[in-house]
Amino acid sequence: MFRRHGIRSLCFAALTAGAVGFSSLSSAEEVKIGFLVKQPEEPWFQTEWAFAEKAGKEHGFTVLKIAVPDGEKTLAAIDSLAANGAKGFVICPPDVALGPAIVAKAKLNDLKVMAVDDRFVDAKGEFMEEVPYLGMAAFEVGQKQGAAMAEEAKKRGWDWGETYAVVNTYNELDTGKRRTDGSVDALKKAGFPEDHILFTAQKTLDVPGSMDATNSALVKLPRGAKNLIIGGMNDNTVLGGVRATESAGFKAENVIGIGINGTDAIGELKKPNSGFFGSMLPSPHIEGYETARMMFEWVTTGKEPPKYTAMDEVTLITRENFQQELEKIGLWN
Ligand code: FCA
Repeated sequence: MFRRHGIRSLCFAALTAGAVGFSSLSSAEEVKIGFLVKQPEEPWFQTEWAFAEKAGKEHGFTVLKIAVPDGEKTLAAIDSLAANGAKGFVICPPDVALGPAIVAKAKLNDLKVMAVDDRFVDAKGEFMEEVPYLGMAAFEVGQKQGAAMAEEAKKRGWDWGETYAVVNTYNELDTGKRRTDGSVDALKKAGFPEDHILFTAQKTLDVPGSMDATNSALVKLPRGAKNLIIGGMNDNTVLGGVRATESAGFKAENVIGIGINGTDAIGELKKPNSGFFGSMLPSPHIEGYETARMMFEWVTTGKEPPKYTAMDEVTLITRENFQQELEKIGLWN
């Protein structure tokens, strides 16, 4: 009797100890990191989130996804991350000038911070090189975009004399300025006449913003403008531009718009035809996965991510190959 009772209590004790041991172990091991993005409506950022979560599943950490469309929400999100037990976060800020405020808030809450896509700048407008950053090799990617535009124009047999380029710019953002500078550089190298390039500044970084910008450039075109190249720092900035050319009466065969991101152009490329010819697809899946993994490693082992990682691989996706290319990297659904 005693023995039986003893054995039962022992078993119970062992089970309880096991359960307690297990639960304390799992809670001690649960690492949370934040992933904050400025424009959650862009499939680009949704892709980064999805792959950050994939990294979390594979490496055993939780990703807290938060939309931070403005400065106030950004600072509040950092407090709430800390309150929820996160140890660090990856962020694409709504405004790069928030860099010093983000870093101060992170320090106050004892959180590690890494920037993705848009690099923090300090009060003087200089990069905050002390904050680890992973992003696009913007000028080079822009050059590839410009070269692809020129190549397609040549394929169509366009005469430069009656071809104009409208470049939607967003120079407030370094990665934006470098991309459009790069594409203009490549256009010029391909022989495109400099005085046929119209720059037009976007007030906002979205489709309506680029539509307005392109509209205000189109009215300045001379009568002889038959063909148009539409540029901009990402898919939305080119999509809006292409929409403006349609309302102004330009046909798809007279317009070549090539974006950057790829992810945000899928719906457009599914349409049989439009002036939106294609997009330069970098690696949002790797960016999301790697930044989350690096942050996890940083908070668990102390290994800080490199201060600067540039992603320069891009593939031109068009109606011909977009499904294939997106399938290859698991972005087709
Ligand atoms: C910036 C743009 C995004 C994407 C990213 C890589 O944050 O706003 O659309 O191009 O860089």
